Amino acid sequence: MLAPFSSKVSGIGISKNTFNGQRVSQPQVISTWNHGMAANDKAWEILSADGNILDAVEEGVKVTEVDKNVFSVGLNGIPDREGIVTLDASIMKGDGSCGAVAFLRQIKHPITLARMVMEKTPHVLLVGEGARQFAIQEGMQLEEEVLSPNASKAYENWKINAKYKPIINVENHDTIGMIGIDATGEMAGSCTTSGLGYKMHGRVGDSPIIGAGLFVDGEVGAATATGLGEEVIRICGAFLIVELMRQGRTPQEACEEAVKRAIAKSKDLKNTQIGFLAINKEGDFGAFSIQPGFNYAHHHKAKQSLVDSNSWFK
Ligand code: SD4
Repeated sequence: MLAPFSSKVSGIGISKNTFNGQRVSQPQVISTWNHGMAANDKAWEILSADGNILDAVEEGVKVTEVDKNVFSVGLNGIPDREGIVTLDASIMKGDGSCGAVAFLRQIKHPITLARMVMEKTPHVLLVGEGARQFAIQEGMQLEEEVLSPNASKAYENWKINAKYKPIINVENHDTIGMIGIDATGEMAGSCTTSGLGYKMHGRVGDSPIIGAGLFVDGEVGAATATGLGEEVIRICGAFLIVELMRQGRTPQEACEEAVKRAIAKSKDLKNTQIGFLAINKEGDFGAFSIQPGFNYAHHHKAKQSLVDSNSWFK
């Protein structure tokens, strides 16, 4: 007869179970911002049907990529200063496989293209026209290059002064980063964005940079970032957090330390927002940001909650 489940719970979000001596994880996903709720719901559909975490993090953020009310992810996003929407995305598995696209135009689901880069090419990152050509080659359709009504209105307003000045926590939505673990203990993460509004044409943020906006190591855990990408890249944010967890920090401690590093390097702290999310392979998770206002969605068992992150400034 099979031995029964035994369960041990300690700290936030821990979910360690053993079944017949083998580790069985309780699946969970965590995503940045309140748009993470809808993304997590989709991911959960997959995880609760014993799907794998890679499918869950791809399908989850695809919901955000086509959400008409989200202006910082997908083709509905705010354009660059030339009025063109360019997209960045990355995806990574616990075994180190990863793929990313950057400065991509006209593709509805950059995250799916990032996964194709991972699975179908010998490369990690494709950008611009090369990425678009690869999408066409893989049978993806090019979307018409028309700004969404909201993005168009915002762009027309912006042109009056035409200043580049990222606003922190603007309307409380931002890049989506999703990290999680499935019932077999596999980990993966995804990150997708239209980047900062009114950026220079050609600017690429942290989201498609493996180790900056996203990093996953199945031996340790996963981390993702949102906020001012330049500041995240400077400290290799997601990689730093995973390395700190490898050295024994909890996900919460690791996120806090990464924020401190970013603060130490920041030249305009008052106007800088960065938010980090992390989860370790045991299922502990944590989050921290520079400014208040960052929140995240956590789906665990049948329950989903939207949580306000702690922050350096109160
Ligand atoms: C970037 N981190 O492109 C992304 C976008 C974001 O606030 O999170 N915006 O820098």
